[in-house]
Amino acid sequence: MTAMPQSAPTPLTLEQLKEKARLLRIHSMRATTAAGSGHPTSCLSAAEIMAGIFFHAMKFDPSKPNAVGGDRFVLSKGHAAPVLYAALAESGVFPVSRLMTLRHLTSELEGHPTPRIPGVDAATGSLGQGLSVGAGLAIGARVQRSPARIYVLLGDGEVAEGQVWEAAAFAAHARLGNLTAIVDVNALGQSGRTMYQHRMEVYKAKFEANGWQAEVIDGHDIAAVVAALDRARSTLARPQAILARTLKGNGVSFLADKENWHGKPLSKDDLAKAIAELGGAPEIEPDNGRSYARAELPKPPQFPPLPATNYEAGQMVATREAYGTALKRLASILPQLVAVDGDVKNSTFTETMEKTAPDRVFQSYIAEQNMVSMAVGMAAQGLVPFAASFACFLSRAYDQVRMAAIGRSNINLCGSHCGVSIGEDGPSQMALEDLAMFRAIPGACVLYPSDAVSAERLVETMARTDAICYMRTSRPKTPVIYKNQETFPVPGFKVLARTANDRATVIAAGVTLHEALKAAVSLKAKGISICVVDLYCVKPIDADALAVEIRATGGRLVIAEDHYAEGGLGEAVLAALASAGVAPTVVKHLAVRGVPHSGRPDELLDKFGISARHIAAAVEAL
Ligand SMILES: Cc1ncc(C[n+]2csc(CCOP(=O)(O)OP(=O)(O)O)c2C)c(N)n1
Repeated sequence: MTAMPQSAPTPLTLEQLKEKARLLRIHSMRATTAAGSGHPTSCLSAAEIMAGIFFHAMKFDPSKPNAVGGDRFVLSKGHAAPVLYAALAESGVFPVSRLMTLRHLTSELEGHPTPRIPGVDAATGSLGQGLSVGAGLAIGARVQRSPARIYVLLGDGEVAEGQVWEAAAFAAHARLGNLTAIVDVNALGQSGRTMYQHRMEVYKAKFEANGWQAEVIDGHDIAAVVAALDRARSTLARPQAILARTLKGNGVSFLADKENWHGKPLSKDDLAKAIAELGGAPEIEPDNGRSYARAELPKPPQFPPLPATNYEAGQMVATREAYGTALKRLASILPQLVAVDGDVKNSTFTETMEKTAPDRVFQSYIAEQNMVSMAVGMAAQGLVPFAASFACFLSRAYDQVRMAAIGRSNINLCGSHCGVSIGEDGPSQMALEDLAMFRAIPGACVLYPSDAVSAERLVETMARTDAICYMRTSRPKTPVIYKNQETFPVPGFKVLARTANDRATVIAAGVTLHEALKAAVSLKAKGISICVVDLYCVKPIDADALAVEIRATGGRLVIAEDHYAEGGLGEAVLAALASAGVAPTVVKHLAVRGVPHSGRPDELLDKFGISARHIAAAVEAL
């Protein structure tokens, strides 16, 4: 990839940088007072740090602040958004007048940053995630052969989050010399003092123990900030932490280091006093209402279709295996494809891609939160990330998925080992709530293939889809049921068995689809036919098309799923039918109810009521 030219702007003098810091303080207080809410004191402690980062260290084109090749900044302490917006405005990304629209319904400048704002790459505001996003951006820069550096600003209260240390360990292990973390150690959190307050040596020891270069500075001494940023830039072998000792509310005497000011804007009178103390403020033109929201967020690249798969009908292949094969095949035609693993690559089959594209598979180790947020950073560098773990462990990264959705990120996630069908390992390894979890993510695409052909095709669809995509894969091998040329539109489903007088429509996916097909055979022996539907796309659902199938069997419906009853296939189908204005006449919903147990997969499917025997009985009972 070509890098953006790193044009060197004329460096600002220390006096000019001090003036920038003064303006950042004033803008932050004015904007929050105008909004009637926000976190001005969290901005004030970071004023010199932000001036140093934006007006001394960073090299980026203000007309394209998210370009691959330009330096990037992540505000991990997202509640200090006004100081970021002020820095972007002072950099010329949008006019200073725009700051006064902070938090308005019609303004792109929301209470916490989102990528709709030029210069922002990920939504932040749920503390603890920004360093992982920064690590993903740094990896992305490396893959794109870009010389860009990534700066991440964290709060000291924030670094109590475990994910920060997942990211710190990863960044040092991956030798991310292009990553600089700055911690604004103002010793105050939201409700009181932070754990270590101003014990700077504790933060230094923690970063150093993780393999970082770390130094402590006075975060209000602009010369010290600039010197530290310069030293960071000249360190190439490992990431650098600048631990800046600051005071919350610094610059305004009645705010500095005072408790009970977190998240409170100044009154108009207090604002006037603060501005006077800071030496007065420039007039700001009224904003003309023009939005500076980014017209386009990163989209998946276009690429030619993968050749058809090469399976034999009836061949036994687990969908998780097909996931790995599809990644490997995609990697050969899509240079932007990257994969992240949480030390389960031999279970999820990410290792299949690693065998042919080792430089594009990244080991996040057993740190799923870091894995998901890193994928967000990678996507923001124009890559197509696929992160995979056991589906049950993605639940511990759910907040990271939620934030990815707020950031309209295009990450792809795969959860293997879903349901009771994993068998002997028992309930701690079984995902039985993942469909509910991912269905609740706005705009997400949720896929649940039943055989290798559909799994491979759907992985390709994920890489093309401009949304968060989740694929649920299964542990047991299942027979290939589709022809290699079959296509799997999204939304969509397949009708596998259909006669003119079917007793019911049976909807299933994954292992229960194969149980439904077995039930169809046993019912046929009794003279009963059923319509079997493979709902490989759980979200979105083509409700009108599905309603046609259900009407054709007199509204008699059986749904069988290897998932808890709440939020899975059953509720997805019923919600879709309701949206199409169709009410089934009678529904039998077979799902896992109660905490499962270790056992053989076939025993468990039967014990929890989702085996072929139960499906057949449900049909007969209709
Ligand atoms: C995960 C998470 N937990 C809690 C909060 C609520 N919250 C917002 S700001 C804040 C205090 C942050 O303190 P610090 O990181 O020291 O930043 P400061 O504002 O002091 O610079 C808290 C608890 C949050 N946004 N995210």
